[in-house]
Amino acid sequence: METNKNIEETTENAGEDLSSFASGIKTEDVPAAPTEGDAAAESEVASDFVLDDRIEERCPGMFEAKREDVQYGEFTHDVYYSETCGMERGYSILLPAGYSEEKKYPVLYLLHGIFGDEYSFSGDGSNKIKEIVGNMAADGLIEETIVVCPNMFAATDPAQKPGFDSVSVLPYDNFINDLINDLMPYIEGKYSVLTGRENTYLAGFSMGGRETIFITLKRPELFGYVCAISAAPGVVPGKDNFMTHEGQMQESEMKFADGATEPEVFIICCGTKDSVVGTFPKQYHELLETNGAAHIWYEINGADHDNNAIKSGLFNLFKQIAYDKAE
Ligand code: FER
Repeated sequence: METNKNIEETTENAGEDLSSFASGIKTEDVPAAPTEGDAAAESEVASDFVLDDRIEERCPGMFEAKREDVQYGEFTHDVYYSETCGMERGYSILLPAGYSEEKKYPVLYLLHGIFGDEYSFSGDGSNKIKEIVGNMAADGLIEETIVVCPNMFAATDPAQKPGFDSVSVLPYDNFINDLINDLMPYIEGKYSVLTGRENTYLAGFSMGGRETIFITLKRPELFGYVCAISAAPGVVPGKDNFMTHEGQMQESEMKFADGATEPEVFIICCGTKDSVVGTFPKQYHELLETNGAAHIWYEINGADHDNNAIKSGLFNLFKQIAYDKAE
């Protein structure tokens, strides 16, 4: 899967491996070598990390590496009943090691890409989610945090399948209802979680990034800290190699409602070599800027539609959370 053209061909061949859409193109299981003079290069030295509000293009090695002295959480899987979909649906959940009902934890809802499901992130160790969350908590930068990975394809017909056409993507746009009316109340009832926007985070990759933007603009009062990584087209009308997008909203509507509570942090990011969504994330940034919606935009030099972008987005989201809460 190297080019858009190849991807287009794969979608016509049911049974082909579509997993790189769901959770990013796999990356080497070693931290990316920083280029000379790169700010990230200096932060590779473990003791050097400084908590400021600057974006670091690459997740520093000290946060993605497994450490001997840190206990990491493990993903487990369970189901909830979705009124929105009229059926039971699965989710994966990463509880911190030593999770206890005596404590309360903030929650990150993390949304996968197209053709994915609740196993897309939990099944790919090279996204380093467990390590990034565990290390940053172990270093006292963030609170121990629960990560919930839902199935974002919120279809009401169990036989419906995702695809690159306007009907087949509708269940993804319906996820806002499942998340807010079914999954979040379920998670808040079942686990020992801190509630409220300060303690509720939203992030997503690609199709999950698109829905992250949509949900954030529609319900900004619910999520204090947000990151849309390599967001897929379709928030606004447009056309790419895969399909024509009607748009979830018009360009002029890509903003927060007047007087709305806005997220403390709203990151939009993408790799400069993204072979799947190209410059659509940059277009979102430009529209948000034009329309006066505050956000942070950055590009990950050299990253494709891959785990380097995912690790970067998650690290920077948590770094911004750490900085904000330390203030
Ligand atoms: C599209 C291009 C990319 C699109 C979705 C994607 C629905 C999603 C890619 C991914 O999730 O990896 O035109 O339309």
